[in-house]
This record gives sequence, structure tokens and C-alpha cells, in this order.
Amino acid sequence: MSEEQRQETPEQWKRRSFIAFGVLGAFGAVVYGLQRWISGAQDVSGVQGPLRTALDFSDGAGQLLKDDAHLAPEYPITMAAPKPRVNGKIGLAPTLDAAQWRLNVRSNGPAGDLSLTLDDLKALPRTEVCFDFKCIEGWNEISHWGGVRLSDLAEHYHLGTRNGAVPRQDEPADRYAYAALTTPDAKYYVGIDMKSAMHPQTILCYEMNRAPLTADHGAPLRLIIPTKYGVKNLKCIGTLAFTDERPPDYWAERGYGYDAGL
Ligand SMILES: Nc1nc2c(c(=O)[nH]1)N[C@H]1C(S)=C(S)[C@@H](COP(=O)(O)O)O[C@H]1N2
Ligand SMILES: [Mo]
Repeated sequence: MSEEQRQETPEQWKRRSFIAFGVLGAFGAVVYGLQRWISGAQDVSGVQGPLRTALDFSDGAGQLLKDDAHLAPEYPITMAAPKPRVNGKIGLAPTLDAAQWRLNVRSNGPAGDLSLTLDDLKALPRTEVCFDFKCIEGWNEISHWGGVRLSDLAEHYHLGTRNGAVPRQDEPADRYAYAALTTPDAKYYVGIDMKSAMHPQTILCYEMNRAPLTADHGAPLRLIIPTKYGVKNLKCIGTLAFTDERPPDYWAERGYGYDAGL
């Protein structure tokens, strides 16, 4: 083939550039349309509608794929951080007097409302868990906690069911759908699905590294829930309630997925 033969005629060139600009234009229109669509509707947390739909879809798919009964891996306590990182101080009450403090429980069942002291909680079986604590901000740390299983508390006081029966993992029908926890000032709050709340590694925690929990880490009592991200591990519990309505959740209201499961 000679050089001349390889060159395009002006007609061929015109045709080519016409197609190229057409494709570019169509592509631009699609991108513009998508951008308009995505930035259109926003949900309460300011997340754009279609992105929220995608997030909710992946949250739902995650819920279906994982079973909330799986155990989080545990580690020897020698691997636990001696001084675990402190993160998030919303609703903490550093000057709170542990002797005055009460865990206010709204059972919404025959047990009625309870006001429990730390000693009431310490009288129940003590459980320890040493696991890899994971924060959505991208850090993780092996840490060691002690307290009472939420399921042991529920069993002892007949909490978490509408009819006052002891909640059982294999019989979810009578159970309320959620546990709701808030700080004493209600500034930080989380909702936990009951299967995760009654999980054997979920504890109401009053000890870290076998010493009393410090104020930064949520004294006198915090939630430790190894099957969920740090956001759900509410520090400084003031109230605990059982309910069928999905409880408000601090970070879910700010655009994070509600489940925050691992
Ligand atoms: N009351 C309260 N609890 C909270 C938070 C908070 O801001 N306030 N932050 C959460 C987040 S995002 C994380 S990662 C963990 C951190 O727990 P730590 O400080 O014991 O490491 O606490 C959780 N519980
Ligand atoms: Mo976090």
C-alpha cells in the first residue's frame, strides 16, 4: 500500500469526525443526565437519593449474606492493647458519679421499668471478650473487655420479649425487634437488631484489661458488640429499651448504614 492509499479522502474524514463527535456528545449527555439524577433528591442525612438507594441495597445484601449469629474471632489477652485508643466522646459524662448512676431499663414488657445499679449488674455472671475492635474510620485494635452478657441480663430480668418469656436465639417470634441504647444525656444513641443484641459476645461492659472502665472508654457501663463496627459500641449507657420500632441511631442519621455489621 502506498502512502496516498492510506490517507483518507476529505469525505471519509468528515464522516469519521461526525461519528466521533456524535459518540462524544451522546456520552456527555449520559454523564450529564446521571449527574443531574444523582444530585437531585437528597435524604435527611444529605446523601443523594440514588447513592442512598445503592447504600441501602448493599446494607440489605450484607444482612442477607451474613448471619448475625457468627462469632467474632477472639485473641489471647496478651495481644490486647494496654492503652486502647479513645475515639468519640459524644454524650460522655466524665464527672458522672458511678454510685449515683443507674441503668434505666424500659422493658416494654411485664418486667416494667427497672433502675439497676452497677452492683446489680456485677452480681450477674461475668464474661470477658478479647477481639479486634474495628472503627469505620479505618483503624482496628485488639482490646480486652469484661462485663455481663446482654442476653444474661435479659434472661435474669425477663427482658426483650413482649410476653416476658426469656429470649431465646432459636425462638425469635416473641422477641422485640430492637434494643435501643442512649447516653444519660441522650446525645449519642444506637439501635441494635435483637439477634445481635442477644449474641453471646455482646456485653454490657464495666471492665477494660480487667480494671474498672475509665471515663474515656465509657464508664461506668458501655456496650461491647464485637460483631459490629465501633459506632455501635455505645459508651456510657444511660438507658436501655426494647422495642419493635427501629430506634434512632446517631451515625445512621448522618449517612452511615444502619446495621454496621461485620
Ligand atoms: N457515647 C459515645 N459512644 C461512642 C462514641 C461516641 O462518640 N460517644 N463513638 C463510637 C465510636 S465511632 C467508636 S470507634 C468507639 C470507640 O471506643 P473507644 O473510645 O473505647 O476506643 O466508641 C463508640 N461509642
Ligand atoms: Mo468509630
